[in-house]
Amino acid sequence: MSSANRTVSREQLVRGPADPALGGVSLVFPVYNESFIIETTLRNYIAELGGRVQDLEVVVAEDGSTDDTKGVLERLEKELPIRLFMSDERKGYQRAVIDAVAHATKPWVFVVDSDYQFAAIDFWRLEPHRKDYDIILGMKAPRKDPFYRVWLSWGYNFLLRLFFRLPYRDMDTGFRLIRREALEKLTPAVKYMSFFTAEFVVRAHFAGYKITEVPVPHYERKIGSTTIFFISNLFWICLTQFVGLFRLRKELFGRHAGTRPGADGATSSSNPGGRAV
Ligand SMILES: Nc1nc2c(ncn2[C@@H]2O[C@H](COP(=O)(O)OP(=O)(O)O)[C@@H](O)[C@H]2O)c(=O)[nH]1
Ligand SMILES: [Mg+2]
Repeated sequence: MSSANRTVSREQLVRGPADPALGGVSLVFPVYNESFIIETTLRNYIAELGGRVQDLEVVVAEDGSTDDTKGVLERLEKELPIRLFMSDERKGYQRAVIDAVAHATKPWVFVVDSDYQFAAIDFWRLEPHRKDYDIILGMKAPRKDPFYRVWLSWGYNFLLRLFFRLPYRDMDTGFRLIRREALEKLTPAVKYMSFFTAEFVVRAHFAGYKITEVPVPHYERKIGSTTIFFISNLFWICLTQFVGLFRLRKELFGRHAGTRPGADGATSSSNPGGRAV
């Protein structure tokens, strides 16, 4: 795990080409009420990755938007190389991501929030780590969100580290590159915590997948606001996450009674990223 360095590297980014031997990439966007920014996001990511990632597919998974997002996506579908999936009912972030990654067909899945709080070019900070890791998390460095989000996220990650004895700093990032095989294996089990990534990372760690964190710049939302973390929802979100932490811990430590993370024949806590064999 390489999260010792928590600042964004100033080294000149090498913008591809991605190593074709490591396989193609499915770029997956969950989208809800992003009519003002989704066109910018899609155009920027496709311009940056298209041509530099030899085998690229772009999956756009929208559900339940009440603004013009559906109309914008239908127009873009005629012009851009995207696979568009839309449905009427809002699924919520966890379900939306689970359903979206099920559409991915390439060996690697790059799941990115669609509000452009992460820049397309920073894919190249994650990509070189594919040869050594199964899960590469873009660690927000620093997080550019309202202060209460920064505190909540810090507390949440602190509890995750404490409950599960993990070394990671940003387990709820919206910028992550994941081996599809790990998603296929673990995603069906994700159910306790509302935002997918943290629970997925905990499960992946226990299953022995190799995980690393790479600092990436994070940007304020240019337009619109969070679609999830409204002040009026915070109490319920915190309660749900807290109960989820206990349930996940009970499930994992119950199964691993008397052992340490990854000790199911895969890895020990002295080698927290060790891969199951
Ligand atoms: N498909 C889908 N996407 C969602 C849903 N809720 C949030 N999103 C998307 O998930 C991403 C993260 O949401 P955002 O509001 O930016 O969360 P924040 O950055 O944590 O405040 C954005 O790209 C949203 O458009 C949902 O119910 N369904
Ligand atoms: Mg956001």
